[in-house]
Amino acid sequence: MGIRAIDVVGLLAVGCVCAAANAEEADFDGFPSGFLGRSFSDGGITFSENLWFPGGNQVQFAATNGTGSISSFPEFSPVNVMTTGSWSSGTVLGFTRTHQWIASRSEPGESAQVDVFWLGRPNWEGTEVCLEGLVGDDVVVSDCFIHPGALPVDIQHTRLALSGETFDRIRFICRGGTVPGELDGILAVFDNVVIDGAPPCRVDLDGDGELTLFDFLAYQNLFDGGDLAADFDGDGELTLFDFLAFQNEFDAGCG
Ligand SMILES: [Ca+2]
Ligand SMILES: [Ca+2]
Ligand SMILES: [Ca+2]
Repeated sequence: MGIRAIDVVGLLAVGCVCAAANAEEADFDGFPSGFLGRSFSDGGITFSENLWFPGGNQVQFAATNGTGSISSFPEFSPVNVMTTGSWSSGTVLGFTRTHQWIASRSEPGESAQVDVFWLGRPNWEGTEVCLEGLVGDDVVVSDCFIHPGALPVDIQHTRLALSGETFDRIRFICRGGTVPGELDGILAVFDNVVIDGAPPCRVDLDGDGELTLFDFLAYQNLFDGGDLAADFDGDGELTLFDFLAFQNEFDAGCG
């Protein structure tokens, strides 16, 4: 091994202090009950493209107090849920038809979840209910269930969750169904929309969430110890190119 890490470290600019990747969460609890517009933001997540029917006009989101209807669900974060078009001055929910909505944050996501509270009634039997991760208009990951129709308990809860792919935005969407006029939408309200960022970047070797000289020193120790954790270009050997790959990722930061 002809190269010493400390020699290369001397060539590198040190001092980027970058925030580690984090999660955005919208719980809708900071709003008074009321309409939120056709697009709104909460917890770093922006919501848009709220449709009751495919190809229909965009409608308003709303925040509404759900404590009189779903407080028995541990997944509910009081006091509000998000609805796709109705709100109440009281605490009892009115469930609104939902075909689609979109949500995104400023950075790409790696995982996401949405708590869906929906009504188990017969008209929606067979409707496919999905949370999808999108890149452009392409679905790269999804989590779906089929509405079972009438259930003995009216209000149901399902947590839809995505992981394993990088996406630009998420889409809640319903398709199909058996009753004309009720296709492509269910009666639902939503809570706790979470979009997680990329996993912690590997140049933050000491894991403190910042990029500092100590990460360079940790890299040097790995390299000098022959630890393949320093093999940043993945070719199975420790060479100058691994230093260059480390430097490039360090300069790019932990988004
Ligand atoms: Ca909430
Ligand atoms: Ca660090
Ligand atoms: Ca290598």
